[in-house]
Amino acid sequence: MVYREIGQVSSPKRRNIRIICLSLVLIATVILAVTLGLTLGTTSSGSLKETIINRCNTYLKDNGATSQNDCEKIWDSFTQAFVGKDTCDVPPDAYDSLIHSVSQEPACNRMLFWSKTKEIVHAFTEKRSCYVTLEDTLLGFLLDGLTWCGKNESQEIFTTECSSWSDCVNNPVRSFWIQASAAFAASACGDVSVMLNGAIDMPFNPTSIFASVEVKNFNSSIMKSLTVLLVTKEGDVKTCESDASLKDLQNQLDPKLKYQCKIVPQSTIQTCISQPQIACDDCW
Ligand code: N1C
Repeated sequence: MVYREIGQVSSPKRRNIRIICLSLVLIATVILAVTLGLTLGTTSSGSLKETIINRCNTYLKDNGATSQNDCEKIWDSFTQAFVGKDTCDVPPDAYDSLIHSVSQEPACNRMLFWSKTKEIVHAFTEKRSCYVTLEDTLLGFLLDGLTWCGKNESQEIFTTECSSWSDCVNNPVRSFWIQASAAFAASACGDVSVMLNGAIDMPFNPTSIFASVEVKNFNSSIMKSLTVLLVTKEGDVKTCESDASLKDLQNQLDPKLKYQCKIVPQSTIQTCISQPQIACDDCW
């Protein structure tokens, strides 16, 4: 009874308190949602910048920093290639200024190209410095495995919902690899190797970046030879001589370049990956 009376007396006050509390919760929720929305909107570019700058610093620390490489400048040149542009409207030459902003001496006689063998090639070069792929250079290291794009008339950077490799010709990621690969191939000097996949129909596939970009950019005045390392698994029947696509490769090479091809069992590469005491020259 007493309880009811007190309740009755104070009920308008309680209602006011409840309304105030509810309003406060509502305001807090709105503030939280707006803050979260803003944060999420910028995380993609925030974390992409962080990833790339971190990779840049790590690379320079591990590989001997050259004063010519400035990670912030590299980031700026990278963003100007695609920010403000539609995700299908970034041509390869948009990356020219990025490529010029990175300075690195070519690793003559150690350059290794690849096609459809990405995993095993990198498992190998990660353990061995006798070969260098594009992803082992600063430029390739910064962007390997990443996705990025911009949007027409926007300063935002996206890392999701970007057009993919095959969606459109001029997508930002594809264009980057085309231009970086062209520059890497144009700088190839001395004896050069390429690891091709002997377990597929066309190890030298005309639509690959290796065939459509890199081979076309080799410069026979600084390059001496190309050695194909045809990676085979047990039971594969392909040989250097029998494969028609390798004939095409030979025909496309400048005759001034020496060409050779070796079968390399995948198990041999695995052994070289796990046993660093085996000299690189003895791996194939
Ligand atoms: O089309 P590919 O191979 O022949 O391209 C490989 C060739 C290498 O020699 C590299 O120098 O082109 C260069 N290159 C990269 O360095 C690279 N890193 C990551 C090409 N593509 C690269 N990627 C991704 O691998 C790219 O996003 C695309 O999806 C694949 C291409 O691999 P592929 O067809 O096996």
